[in-house]
Amino acid sequence: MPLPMKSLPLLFALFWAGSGVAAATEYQVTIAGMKFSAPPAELHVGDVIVWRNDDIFRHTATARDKSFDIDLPPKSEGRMTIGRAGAVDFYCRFHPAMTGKLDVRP
Ligand SMILES: [Cu+2]
Repeated sequence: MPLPMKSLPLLFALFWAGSGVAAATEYQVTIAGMKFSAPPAELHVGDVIVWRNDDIFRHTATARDKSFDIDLPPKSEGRMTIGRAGAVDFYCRFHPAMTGKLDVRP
């Protein structure tokens, strides 16, 4: 008997709960035209963010609370694992008008 489509998310949830392993997800936040792309809405501790600078300028992804500071030369990437829950505002040290916010759940 085919399962109805709407039961699939439940099946996946049960699979992950049963495996005992949190599903760490990798996300990319891109800098282009002196702007950060919108970070993912659903972030959790253990997820990875790959910051990618597509500009020809050097940027940083720097947390206001100093929990991270990723240096991003032109056309480069920097990777970080999210270590704690909470809201963190970030900006670029060289261009303070470049800002964004991560909202991390446990
Ligand atoms: Cu910058």
